[in-house]
Order: sequence, then structure tokens, then C-alpha cells
Amino acid sequence: MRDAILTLLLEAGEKDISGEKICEQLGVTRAAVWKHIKALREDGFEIASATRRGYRLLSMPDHLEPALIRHAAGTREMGQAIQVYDSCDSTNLRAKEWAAQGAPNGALVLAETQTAGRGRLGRGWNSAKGQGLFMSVVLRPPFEAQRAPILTMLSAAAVSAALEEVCKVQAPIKWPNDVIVNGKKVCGILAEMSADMDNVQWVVMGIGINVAQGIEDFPEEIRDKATSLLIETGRSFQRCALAGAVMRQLEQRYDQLMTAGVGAVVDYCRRHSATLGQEVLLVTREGKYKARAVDLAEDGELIVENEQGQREKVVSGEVSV
Ligand code: BT5
Repeated sequence: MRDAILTLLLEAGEKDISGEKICEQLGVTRAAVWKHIKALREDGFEIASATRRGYRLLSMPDHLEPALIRHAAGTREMGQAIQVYDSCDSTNLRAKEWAAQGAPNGALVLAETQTAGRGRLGRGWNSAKGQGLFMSVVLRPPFEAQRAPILTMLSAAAVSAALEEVCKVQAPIKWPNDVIVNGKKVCGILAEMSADMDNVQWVVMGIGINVAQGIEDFPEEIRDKATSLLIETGRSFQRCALAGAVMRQLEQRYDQLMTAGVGAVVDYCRRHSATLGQEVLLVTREGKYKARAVDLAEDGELIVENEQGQREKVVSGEVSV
């Protein structure tokens, strides 16, 4: 009900919506509407009310609210089915559980904080309460498992484009899964998948974006490489608006991938790369070696040139500049 009332207030925008209209549309009593408006106000929503004219939303707190995210996204699928946790172990774990129970394509799990936020290869993800976007989206692409890595790049491209749009910053992609602002990591992505012999059943795309942390909010050992949007721009951003923008970008790019193939994603990542042209240290299963990142292949693999001048493709692995 809270969600439905918020949605009506958001749709009314700058206009008032009468209590009567809310009652009619939602089939509830005046008293019930009043109770929810009161609860929303207690949670920091500023709602004007005038007899006969009705209610109007003036300002919102920076809570993770499904109605705000859905409204900001304006999407068909991505970020429409939403679960929000105040605290959970890891949104990836919650999303995997939901996916196994049949969550639809685009289902989104968010948390104010995570007690066991995860990076790749068993590493952790620092999840300062209320200061970041910790979210995982369920994707159900109709293709085979070996094509799944493109979805990590697609998500990185969606975050990069959303940050450029909302925060007006340059946000290049460090292949394959980091988004960088002014040389430091503002976002990391962790993809996990379930597939059978033929097809992907689901991919859970975990996205962590640092929004409002100060440098002292990061543990000392990552202060030289981590940053937040607040640190880099000096500005605060509504996390729901940002989550909505990421969902919108994700949907556009996902639809394009399904209809026209990988070209646009790879092209975006090529044009917004923090890796190409750099000397990189590749950390692969076979060991560590230095090379120069020269291009992205047509299907998104990184092309590197080693010290002997030989070129090769890297499918996955880690790159440190
Ligand atoms: C990643 O791993 O970058 C993937 C991070 C994915 C996080 C999201 S949050 C929502 C969802 N739920 C989860 O449990 N995870 C996903 P990797 O490339 O392995 O980078 C991890 C490394 O980044 C750590 O070892 C630290 O050095 C550093 N790090 C940890 N927390 C960070 C933060 N908040 N910002 C920047 N760097 C961080």
C-alpha cells in the first residue's frame, strides 16, 4: 500500500492528488491513506497537504524505496520487481535464491548494507550502510553460457553511462568489471551464473557503486584505490534516482544486445576504456605477466601484446594498471 501511494504521488508530480482519488484508485479508506501518509512523513518524506486540494510530494529522503526506483527507471522489466533489505549477507546471494525460485528477467535486490558483500575470487566488498548502492539484478538471457561474459561488460557500460548522465562525470571502464572515476574504483561488478548444457538459466549481476562515502569510510587498505561519487564531485546523489538510471541504461543495452548483437556494447566499452593503451599486469590462472592492452576483440575479449610483440586474446582474468 505504501508503495502504491508513493507511486501515485510520484505520478502526480508537481500537481496535488486528492485523498479521494487515492482512496478510489486503491480501494482503501481515507483513514488508511492518512495512516500511510503519516508513516511516510515519519520516514522523512515531505508531503504537503491542503484541505480539498489533496497531497503533494515535496521532497524525499535517501531511502531505498521500490516505488522511487521503479519511477526513476521507467523501464519495462529491469528494476520493476524489487526486493529491498535493510541489511543482508549479500544481495547476490539473495538474488540467486530469488532466481532459483523463478524471479523474472530484470528482478532487482538492493540492500542498505551487506554483512558479507562479495567481490570476485573470494574477495570482499565494503558496504558502508546507506552510503552506496549494493544491488543485484537477475538476467535471463536466451543464450548459451559461453556468451555470458558480454553481460558483465554490458552492465559496466550501463553503469558508466548512468554515471555520466546523472553525475556528469567521466566514468571509464577498467576491463572487464570496474568503473573508474579520476583513476579510482567507484564501482565493481560480480556476475554469477547458473547454466545447463544448452543455455543460461539465470545470471545474477551484482553491482556495487560507492555514492556517499567519505575517504575515512573506506578501510585503510583500499583508500588508495577506492573512491565515491561524493569524493569525486563534492555532490550528493539520490541513490534511487541513480539505481533507476542504471536500470534504464541496462534495459536499453540489453534490448539492443538481443536484437542487434554485441557490437554496440563492445563499441561503448572501447570508446570508454580505462585499460586500452595501458601497460597492464595480467593475473590469470597460468600466472602473472606484463603486457600492453591494445584493443577489444569483436566479442569483447581483451587483446594484449606481450613483451615479445605477440598478440593474444584474454577471455577473463584480472588486469591491474
Ligand atoms: C568486484 O570484485 O569489484 C565486484 C564487487 C561487486 C560488489 C557488489 S555489491 C552488490 C553485490 N552483492 C555482493 O555481495 N557483491 C555485489 P573485485 O574485482 O574482486 O574487487 C574487490 C576488491 O575491491 C577488494 O579486494 C578490495 O580491494 C576492493 N574493494 C572492496 N570494497 C570496495 C569498495 N566499496 N569500493 C572500491 N573498492 C573496494
